Amino acid sequence: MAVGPRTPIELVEGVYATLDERVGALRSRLGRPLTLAEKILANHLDHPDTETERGVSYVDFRPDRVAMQDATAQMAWLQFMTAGLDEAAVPTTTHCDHLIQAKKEANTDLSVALQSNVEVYEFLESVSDRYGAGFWKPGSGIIHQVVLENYTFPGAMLIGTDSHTPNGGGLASIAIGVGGADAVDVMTGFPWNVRWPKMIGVHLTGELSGWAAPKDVILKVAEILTVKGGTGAIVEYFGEGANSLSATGKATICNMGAEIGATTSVFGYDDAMARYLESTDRSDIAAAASAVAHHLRSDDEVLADPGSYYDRVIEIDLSTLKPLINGPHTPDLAREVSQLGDEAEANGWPLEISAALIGSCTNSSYEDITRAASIARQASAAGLKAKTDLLITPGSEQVRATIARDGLLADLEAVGATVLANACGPCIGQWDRERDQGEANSIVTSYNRNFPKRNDGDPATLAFVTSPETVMALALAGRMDFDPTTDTLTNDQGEEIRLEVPSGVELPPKGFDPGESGFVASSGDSSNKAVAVDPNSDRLQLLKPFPEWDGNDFTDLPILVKAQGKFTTDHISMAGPWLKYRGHLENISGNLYLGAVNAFDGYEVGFGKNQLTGEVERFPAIAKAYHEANVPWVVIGDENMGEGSSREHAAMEPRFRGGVLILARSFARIHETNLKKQGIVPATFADRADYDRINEDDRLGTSGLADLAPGQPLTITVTPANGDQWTFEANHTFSEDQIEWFKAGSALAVIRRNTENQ
Ligand code: MIC
Ligand code: SF4
Repeated sequence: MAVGPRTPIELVEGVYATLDERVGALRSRLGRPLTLAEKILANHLDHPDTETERGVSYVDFRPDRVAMQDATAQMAWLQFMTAGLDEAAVPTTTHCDHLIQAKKEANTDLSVALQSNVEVYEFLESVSDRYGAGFWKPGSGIIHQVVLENYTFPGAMLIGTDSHTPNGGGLASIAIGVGGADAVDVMTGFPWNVRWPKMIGVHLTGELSGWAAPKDVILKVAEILTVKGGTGAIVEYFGEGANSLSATGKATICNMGAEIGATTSVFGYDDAMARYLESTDRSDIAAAASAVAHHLRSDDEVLADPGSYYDRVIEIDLSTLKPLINGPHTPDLAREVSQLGDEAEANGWPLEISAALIGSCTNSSYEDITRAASIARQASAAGLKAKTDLLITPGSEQVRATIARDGLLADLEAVGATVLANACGPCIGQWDRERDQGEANSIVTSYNRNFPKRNDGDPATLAFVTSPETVMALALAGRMDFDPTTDTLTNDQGEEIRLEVPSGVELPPKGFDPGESGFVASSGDSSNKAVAVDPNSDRLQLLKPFPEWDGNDFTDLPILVKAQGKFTTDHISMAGPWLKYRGHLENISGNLYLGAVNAFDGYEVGFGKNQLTGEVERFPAIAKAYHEANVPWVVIGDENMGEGSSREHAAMEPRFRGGVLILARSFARIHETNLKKQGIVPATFADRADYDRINEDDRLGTSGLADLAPGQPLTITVTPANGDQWTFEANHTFSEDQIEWFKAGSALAVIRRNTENQ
């Protein structure tokens, strides 16, 4: 199958051809009208008559496409290679965006990346070619923007190995972030399994005005739902307010839905989406979608009476929404920009801004840049410049070329902006910042995440997330206590300048300029080509299958980590400097749990006690010691463990080092699935208080693992140093199939077996 730079209209028509029948069948089976997400899911069911109880049934789907970014694609492709197939079973693309480090400016940084990552880029290009996938070169853009511009379409279902894949919801598609092993299921021709989600409706009324932007909608939703409020749910936006937003504005909202743990987020098909499709040279898809538009939004009865059909409905009046900013350290800590100064002062956060960053997959559309540039132009006219470093990361080469042609980049540069490569850069710690670490400093970004160390690896950096236009205003002020709606800036002549509200242009009036093409098609027959991996490489390592479960209960497990508070994937397997080892399991295991805050007193972050020697060591060193001594171990987490990224390294590293059981108060969806996929048992405390009862030198064990069954809790035995054993119950979410994965050592082992039997 040739994968091109676009989704072909035939694929789209094929998806639309089954809508009537599939949607009708689910509607009559449930005996009620359907929400948009239910329709798209119904149209992608592996078996049309599957049980679909919300929040309960595990269901198999057939997604239309797979997209992978370079930091996760390496491990996914390495797993795919072990399956022994000749071709990816569904259209798949690889995108090079995460490995480019920001230091000077776009061209210099890109040349450096091309050299320093040559081995990985060559591997990804040749493996994509070998297995019939499309390849997007470094510099072509950030995966989600490229997918929005070229691949996703209304009514599509696609999966991507990155948690911000839901960006595609801005084009009425169900786009879900998954771990690499999930992608490998689909690429090897198996269905993709996920729990049929609950449905949260967000009813948008009114219209945005003044400084309020689409970003403020999701900052508000994150404040309401918190970082785990969307877990297990699809968030659907509807109402007249939804229709007033551009497609790229909708994509921003869906993108950052990852921060509330939602399975995905989606808007119904409307005129704004048709306009975006036309503007990105896909009028044929717009026409096809318009012809089935009634299937690409919720049924009228649902829209008229949402309370009866969604599990929860949130009301937001866009007309009253004020510009918000959130952080530091968690994406759900929001307040109005006007209150930031007071809060910063009360908390001792530096008021001076040390850097302002615009862009990322979340907020770098044409409209975003025009709004930020409209502020920059006012500033230039008044003789003002940014009072802090101002960095711009365009989301794609197409956006970059278009904003360059239309003079918008020049507007930004005129106030002192530096344009970085079309890549993730400082959003994922790929930022070589010329400043000493360890000194408290505040940065403002239009990104989506703000966990400690996320941007520059410095725990002392406090990151605040807001809209691009607000970032621009704060950059001009250089301070956090500036409210652009009321305050003024002073120029060199001593004049007081009040910024007018930003004005944006939804789509480029002259059309998009595609810029330099970054797409490389697979060359066709590739069955004889070898994909070389140097056995001495420190960047890539072929995978060996994990051992099968030996059939016995786990006994006497030492606690490697009991983590307190946030235990995101950034705490488990840090990105930034470690991104370079994403294709080398052994080397990347050197970062395992480095960010974990030890719940037992007296340790620095990332340190704990080696139970074999009593020594205080870094967690990855202890994990290695246990591994070498053949001692399996357990890890204990708090709420929403594994929040954040889709990176399956956070599950493969513990598995590789001999972790067998992970207990937490609760898990984020992708991380929990990743653990199960790799053959680890994730379980949650039935009684949350049991978390507190576990002490440092305790040993843990399971009973009845051989009878592991869906819905049946596990019994965990705790043996403290004094021998006074006690037990507690832990719940798990294993389905029958997933129990098979566990027994075989991993989901991939099951696939390999099934592929061999085909
Ligand atoms: C992120 O935003 O954290 C990342 C980097 O894009 C991750 C993927 C990864 O860790 O490679 C994500 O969001 O899934
Ligand atoms: Fe890249 Fe940041 Fe988007 Fe993740 S959130 S895909 S790191 S730009």
